[in-house]
Order: sequence, then C-alpha cells, then structure tokens
Amino acid sequence: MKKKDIFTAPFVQEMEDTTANMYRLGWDERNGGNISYLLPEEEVAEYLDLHEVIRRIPTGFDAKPLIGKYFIVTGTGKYFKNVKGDPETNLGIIRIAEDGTTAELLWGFADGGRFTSELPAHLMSHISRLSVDPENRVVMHCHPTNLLAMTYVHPLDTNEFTHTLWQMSTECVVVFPDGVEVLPWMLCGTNAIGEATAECMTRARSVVWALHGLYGAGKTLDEAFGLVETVEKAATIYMLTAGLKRINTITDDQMKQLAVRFSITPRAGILK
Ligand code: 2HA
Ligand code: ZN
Repeated sequence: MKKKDIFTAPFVQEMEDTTANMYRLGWDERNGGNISYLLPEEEVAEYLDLHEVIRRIPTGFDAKPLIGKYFIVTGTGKYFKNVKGDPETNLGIIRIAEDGTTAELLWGFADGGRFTSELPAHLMSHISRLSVDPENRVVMHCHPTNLLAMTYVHPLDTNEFTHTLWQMSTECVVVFPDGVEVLPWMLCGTNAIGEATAECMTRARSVVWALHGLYGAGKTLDEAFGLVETVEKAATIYMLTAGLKRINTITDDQMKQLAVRFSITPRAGILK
C-alpha cells in the first residue's frame, strides 16, 4: 500500500505546534527542552516503511521494556523555534531495537543529527509512567521561567514545594493532585539524572530539576503541555507575590473541598 506523506501526519504536526507554543511561551530558549512521544506502530506504518532503517544509534543505556516501541523525539542541539518549518531536520522517529540499547532511526535528523541528549531521562521516565499508567505517551522537558526562578528562592523539599504550588491557584490541586517531585541540581544528560527522574515519575507526572527546569508527562501532548502550563502559572503567581506580605491564602480545608468536588485524591502527606 502506498504510504501517506509523513509531513501530513497528525503526530508530526502536533510536535510542530507544541514546540512552537513552548518556544513562544519562553520555556525553550536556544536548544533548551526536549519532547518524546510514543507512537502506535500502526500509525507509524501508515507513513513509513518499518523495515527501512536509516541509521542505528546506540543510546548508552538499557531500555528493555521499550523494545519495539516507536517514538518521535526532538533532536540534540536543535532549537524548538525551528521545528515548525523543518521537522525533518529537528525531529526524528526512532524504534528501540531488539537489544534494548540501540535506537533505529526511521525518519528525520536529516542533517546527520541524533536524538536529544536527555534520551535517558525520557525513556526511563516512559518506562516508569507506563508502569503506573499504560496510556501515558508523552514526556516533555523545558525551562519555564518562573518555575526556574522559584527553585532559587523556595526550599527544594517535594512536599513543601507541592504545597506552595497548590496554594497558588485554585485549580492546581485538581490538575496535579500527584504533586511535583523535586530533584536537587544534578548533571543533566546523564543516566544518573535519568534514573532519578524516572524514580520520581513512579509517584508524580511532574519532576522539577532545581536550577534547570521541569519534566512533565501525560497521555497526550495536550495533557503534558497543560500540566507544565499549570505548574508554571502557579510558579508565576508565587514569584509575583514572593516578596510581598501575603494576607490571603487557599487553606488545606479548601483544598480538601476541591478534592471532594472534583473526585481527586491529593498526594498523601501534604495537606494537614
Ligand atoms: O536539550 O534542555 O537539559 C537541552 C536541554 C538539556
Ligand atoms: Zn534542560
């Protein structure tokens, strides 16, 4: 059967639109940020010959639970600003090979490039999220301005950080009842930060990298984007009010009312 034009694929267009939005919001300066999006084989097969591997690229870590899985991912050193308009250079579609440690490139990275340097954090996080939510498909990393600022002035304790963000707007506890996990500064691009991030991802869909940025996960690009957007909005309210005397707040009791109203279970150990 004749393959459809990959440039018309919804997953390529969604990646173009999402990266453009993230760039426009100031979350992805220069080559900041990266996205990986799990694609069903049937969907990829509509556009690509699955037997035609362009290149084989070692990943440097073992992703056994993802063998045979397909991802569209942003490229290392590539700018989110440039994805829309030249997706074939800035994005790639990879399949995790039988050995679990090689990525088979099926499309993209047309200038000889390769996947994001943060692939360990992405794939390890996919493994974690899939273990708790079989429908998870997206892992997204970016540098939201106010969240980043907040990590300079707020204690980096997961419970305290989550509680503060929940207080910053009424919808927060509803949108991320699982809270945000906070990691201290770590060297990025390594398997170690990948393992730490993935461990956090078994408990929450959002992981703060102190003094660096944020990881968000979700079933769709929209869901992961909306999560990052809500966390960043809360951090913005925090930064706008941090130096001021706060005379009103959302109380723990009010958050408990929200939990009942919206049938969510706030992460344990945060509300008194
Ligand atoms: O890809 O954001 O963490 C650039 C980064 C690394
Ligand atoms: Zn980063």
